[in-house]
Amino acid sequence: MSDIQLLPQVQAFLDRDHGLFIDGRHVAAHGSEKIDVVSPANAQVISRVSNANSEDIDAAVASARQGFKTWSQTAPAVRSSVLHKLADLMEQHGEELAQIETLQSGKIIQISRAFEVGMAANFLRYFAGWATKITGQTITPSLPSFNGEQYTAYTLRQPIGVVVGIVPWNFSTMIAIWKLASALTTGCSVIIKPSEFTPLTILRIAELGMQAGLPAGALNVVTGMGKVGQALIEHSGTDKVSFTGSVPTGIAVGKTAFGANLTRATLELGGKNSVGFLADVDIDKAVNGAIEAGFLHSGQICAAAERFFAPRHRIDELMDKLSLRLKALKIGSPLDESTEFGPVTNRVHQQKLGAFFDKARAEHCTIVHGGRLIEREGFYVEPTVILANSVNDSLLNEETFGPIATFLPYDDEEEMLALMNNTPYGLSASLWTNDLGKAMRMVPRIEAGTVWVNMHTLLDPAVPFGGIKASGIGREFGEAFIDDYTELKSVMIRY
Ligand code: TXE
Repeated sequence: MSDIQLLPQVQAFLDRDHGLFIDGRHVAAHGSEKIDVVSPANAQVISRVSNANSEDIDAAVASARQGFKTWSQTAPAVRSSVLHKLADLMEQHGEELAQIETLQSGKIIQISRAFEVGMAANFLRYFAGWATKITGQTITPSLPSFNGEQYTAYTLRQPIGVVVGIVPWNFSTMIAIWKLASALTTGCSVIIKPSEFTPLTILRIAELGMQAGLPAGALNVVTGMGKVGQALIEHSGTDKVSFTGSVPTGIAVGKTAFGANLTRATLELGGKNSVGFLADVDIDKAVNGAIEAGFLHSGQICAAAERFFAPRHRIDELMDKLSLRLKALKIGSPLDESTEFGPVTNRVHQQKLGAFFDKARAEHCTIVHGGRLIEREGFYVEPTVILANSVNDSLLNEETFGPIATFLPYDDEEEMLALMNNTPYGLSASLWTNDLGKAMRMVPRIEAGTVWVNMHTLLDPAVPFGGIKASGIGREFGEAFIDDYTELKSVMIRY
């Protein structure tokens, strides 16, 4: 097989002189600084975007404040139908968006089509449905009245204002959609700051947003380095930040937000997610589980698993069968439809993964499979299976965010639970067993925001998602996100 043919509109989009998306249109940035967008498949520069400066940030915030005035007064049913229209437009332009996404992120084209377009449109429609269902409560006040007067009270859920959505590079379209859809459905306006590595697709989606009927200023996109994100949070005209990314940056974002007059913050951070294979697990299902949990999109998923605990008497068979499966994966160009395993998203990340392989060797872990960078153009690493010596080994404690599954054997299931919880992080975890009763008793004892049984990594818009411990604050999806994008106002009336 070979690379698919790029659509002419994709090449035309890459060739544009990209500015920022402010006030409902593309505008040139005030400064002249540019950022190269590099293809992970061949290390070539494919496009350039602007690095916004303080004048651009002021302009984006002014636009979003104006957009908030209009959009927050737009009827919920209209908000809902505009977001539905945007989902339809994303699907109509699906191949174009998928190709841009694959070019900038190295994600294999099948994943771009299925997740960055298809799944993102599904999430958008789910959020669109909430616009018409946001309610408060009526409350009968509790205290006795003094002179026979009566009281009644009710609550209102009101949009928080201007939301800054800071997006990482791993799922740059879908995560941007989560943020803009949460903001827009609740009546907030939004400024998206994409990752400097993957800023392109959202610039195109902003245009589709206008076509769908968003008023000017409701959705803005400001490209730039991390400092641009920081300046947006610090700006007195923004009210909330919704951040997805690494733990250290997330903690910095939280500090900045709290220091900026208690700007509200939702932090969805990474971690070091565990898989527990119970003694009775079917080995073939466990191998499929390890692939699903650790290797989808080269492990560059915040909920992906990196720590695998397996019963001592079954671990060799499990790792051997997993290695065979990984050996058979077709590694290649992400634009080739037959490719199963593509590059990682940027050179810095590839080098970071190389350093993890060195660390594993220095700590005398056994490299069961892989463990090297791949010598070819672009940013490729081998899918890797490692056997650690102890729970203290670096590969069982530091987030690699790559296609590296590190295993440790256990002797009894109480020990397995303790090992799974032995981490400062708590985003996700999974248990794999035929004994559902046993799993159900273990679920409440696992320290993670999401626990899966016989599955891993699948996110559904109806199911809340977010971390405990050092993996974040707040929840996306379900009904839970509404609390994070609205303020609760209490109204009390005497009569
Ligand atoms: O992520 P960051 P980076 C991990 C992964 C990766 C490492 C670094 O291990 O190798 O993080 O990747 C913006 N104030 N994950 O640097 O720093 C930044 O511009 C406000 C895990 O890409 O978390 C980008 O838009 N914003 C992860 C976004 O924050 C700031 C997903 C994320 O950047 C900022 C991605 C600041 N001070 C990487 N500094 C996950 N678990 O989901 C940076 N940014």
